Amino acid sequence: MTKNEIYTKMSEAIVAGDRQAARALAEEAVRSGFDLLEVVEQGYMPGIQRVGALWEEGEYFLPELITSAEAMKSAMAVLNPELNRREGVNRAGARVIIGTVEGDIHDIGKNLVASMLQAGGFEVTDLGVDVKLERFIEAADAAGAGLICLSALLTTTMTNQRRFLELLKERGLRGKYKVLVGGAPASRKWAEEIGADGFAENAVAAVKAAKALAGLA
Ligand code: B12
Repeated sequence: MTKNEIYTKMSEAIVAGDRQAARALAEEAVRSGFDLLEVVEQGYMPGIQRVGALWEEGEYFLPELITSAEAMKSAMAVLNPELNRREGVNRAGARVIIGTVEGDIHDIGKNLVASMLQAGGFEVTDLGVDVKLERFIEAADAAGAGLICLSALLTTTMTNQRRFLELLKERGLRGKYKVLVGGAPASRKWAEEIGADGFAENAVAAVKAAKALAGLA
């Protein structure tokens, strides 16, 4: 099988919600010494994006979404430790806090960003979903993190990204933390409008943006 054929199979495994295939292909990629960031970007990510599109077209419903998300998780469970091991030498030690904002329980994209940040050498604290805005500040303070990443997938919850920046200002903490925002409804324009430090449209771009903000690029 060529690399591209394997990438296509990875994407198909996610779309089909086939946990075993997703995992086996990830193991094969590790064994064959593939560039694992490329594997995520060109193999698995197109699959989960396709799942999102199928949902929007009304082809997929909740059970399909969940099995696809599970397949994605089982592939990442193989890839993450290996990504960490390989990138470990270059670990910059920059600390990052990430979470999905209050009122929002979407975490597939946020988890991908967290995994890729970890693979990119960051020490990541993932606060999970539906995270109270105060909690981001407490966690950043406790971990000594300089970068806070906020995910939001709903137009109703992306406003919490704006509220978070207001909260930092109210507390006199705006200069202390860099804030990176993302999620399907967010955009560069939105990030500028709310005064965030950066935006990235996917997990690979998020690592680049985070590195630039942490002064590591
Ligand atoms: C999966 C899904 C769900 C799952 C979530 C499962 C889970 N564990 O995450 C379930 C079924 C639970 C769900 C629930 C709901 N959902 Co929903 N969901 C989706 C769906 C189909 C896919 C999202 C996804 O995972 N995409 C794949 C990932 C990889 O992409 P991503 O999340 O965009 O993340 C990438 C980038 O955005 C970026 N990124 C993400 N976060 C961050 C953070 C940072 C800092 C950075 C830099 C980058 C970044 O990088 C990621 C990787 O490349 C979308 C449709 C869509 N096409 O987006 C709707 C969608 C987001 N949901 C929607 C809605 C309305 C809901 C519900 C309100 C439905 C309901 N009526 O109950 C509830 C809300 C519950 C809540 N309070 O949060 C709407 C939102 C509409 C809107 N404009 O607000 C959408 C757009 C569907 C639609 N067209 O109607 N949903």
